[in-house]
Amino acid sequence: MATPKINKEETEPESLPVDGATLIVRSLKEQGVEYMFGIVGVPVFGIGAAAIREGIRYLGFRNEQSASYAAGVVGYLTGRPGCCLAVSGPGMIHAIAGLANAWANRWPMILIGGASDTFQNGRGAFQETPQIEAARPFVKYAARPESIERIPFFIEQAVRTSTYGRPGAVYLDLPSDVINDRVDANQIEMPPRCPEPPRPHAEPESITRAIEALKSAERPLVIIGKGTAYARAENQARTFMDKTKLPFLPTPMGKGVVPDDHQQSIAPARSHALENADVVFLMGARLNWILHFGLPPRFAEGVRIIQMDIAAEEIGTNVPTEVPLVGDARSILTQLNQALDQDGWSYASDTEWWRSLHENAAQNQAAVEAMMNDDTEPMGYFRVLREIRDLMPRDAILCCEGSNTMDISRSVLPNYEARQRLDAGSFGTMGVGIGFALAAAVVHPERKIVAVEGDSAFGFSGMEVEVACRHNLPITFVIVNNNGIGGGISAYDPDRPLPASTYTINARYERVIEAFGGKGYYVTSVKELGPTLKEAMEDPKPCIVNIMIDPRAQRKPQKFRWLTR
Ligand SMILES: Cc1ncc(C[n+]2csc(CCOP(=O)(O)OP(=O)(O)O)c2C)c(N)n1
Ligand SMILES: [Mg+2]
Repeated sequence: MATPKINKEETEPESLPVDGATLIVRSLKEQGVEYMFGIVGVPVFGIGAAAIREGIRYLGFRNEQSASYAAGVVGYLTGRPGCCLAVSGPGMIHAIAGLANAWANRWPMILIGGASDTFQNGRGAFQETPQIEAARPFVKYAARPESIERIPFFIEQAVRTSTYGRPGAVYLDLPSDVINDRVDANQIEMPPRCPEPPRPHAEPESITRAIEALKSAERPLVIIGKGTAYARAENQARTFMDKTKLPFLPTPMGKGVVPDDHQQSIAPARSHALENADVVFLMGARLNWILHFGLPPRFAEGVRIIQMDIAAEEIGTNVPTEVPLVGDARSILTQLNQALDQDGWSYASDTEWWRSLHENAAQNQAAVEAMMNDDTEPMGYFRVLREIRDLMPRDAILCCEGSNTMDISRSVLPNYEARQRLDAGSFGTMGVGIGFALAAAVVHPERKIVAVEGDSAFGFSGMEVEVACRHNLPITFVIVNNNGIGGGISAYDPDRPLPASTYTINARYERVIEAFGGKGYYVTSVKELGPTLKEAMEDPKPCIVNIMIDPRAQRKPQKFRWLTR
């Protein structure tokens, strides 16, 4: 008997079984998520494996805290969320640190938390935890796909929500039975990749009003924040500065949007500029603690504010806003630049304001210069940072954390490009630096990554240097070691209890990296400093340079106490 002829179109499509883990990863990839950092275990083993199989760059970390910080900074560096992968219960709880850091900085990231089987809910299942509730305060979106079929829907929604409007963290809770379920791939509807976020323009009338307000200022000031960096609006910001000839200063992570060596940068006169400006243009910067809330005594009474922000609800925070510019930084700066083309206005260079800014900047620079050239031993911060400054390639990405270490580095280590400085940020988080450096090294393998760490800051996540060694990421970790938090002691006194801020005296942190095949250097003198840093920065291996400084070394004397309003 002849076999009946089968019409191909009429056959059922071949069944392609796919498990939840694979579907999660394919959906993430479809949505442009390229990096995943985490720690595997039950029930997320399969997700880590699928990530590697399907071509997402996966780094296994040593603590979810660092992995979650790293995922957040991927969002800042790329504009697409990084993914943190955590097991149920304690793993997910550790990763909340990164959700909170991303929340405070307004960075997109996605946390995927494994969860216990849904059919065991309420029984006291292994690591059963109220994970969605725990994530909630720090995320724009938290959801739990109730079946394998709906995974792609939720992942598209999560990625879109994290990047659209004001960026932020999102959380997806994935129960073990959903991760391990299988389905025919042909039956799954994959939503298309969500497009890049819309870039709304400001109301045209506000553009005119903003320029009028700047024209009416006697002592104008532009403050460039990391919102402008996040929006990739550096070219537009540079054009705006060139057209207007206004004085500017950056917030810590707004550094580099316009290069620090630009002639209109008056960063060295920061306090003077803030105190005396009569009109401030907040270019993607918030009036939070970093900018002293915009209030006296740090700002002038009655200062007039032009505020550019993607989030309408940010307008008017702490100080009433005279001109709101709500929308995307790149769009709005383009609008402003076009209006300026027609108008032709720029701020005069011969004003009393410029004279006082230059004078104040020169005084401060002279004081800092003296400290940078001081060869006294044990060394101070400035001497060490000067050497790092001179050795860093112009496009190096700099991760910085610590108290004095970070604060002083802000004024001494220049940035020339947007998103080039990654620090403790709006949340003031210690322990971010190593995760940030690892993320930067995989996102930008072509660039040098330098992490400048206070010894305390380093200790929060020091074990993560193993990740750098395992993945051959040639990061230079520099530890500015003063034996403690803001400084420790130089000798133990048997008659006194150890101060709370003290850590081990002359701790040999550089040896940590040698356990994993990296290179460690210990520096105590000015003579060794330059050559050792140079060797370490050129080394193709990850290195730690542990530099001992005077435990009593301090910043330049400040006019205002820290956090003074
Ligand atoms: C997660 C977290 N815990 C604690 C703090 C409080 N804190 C602020 S700075 C700092 C460490 C400062 O010491 P170090 O990193 O050694 O820098 P130094 O000022 O000594 O140069 C600590 C613990 C914090 N900001 N974040
Ligand atoms: Mg210290």
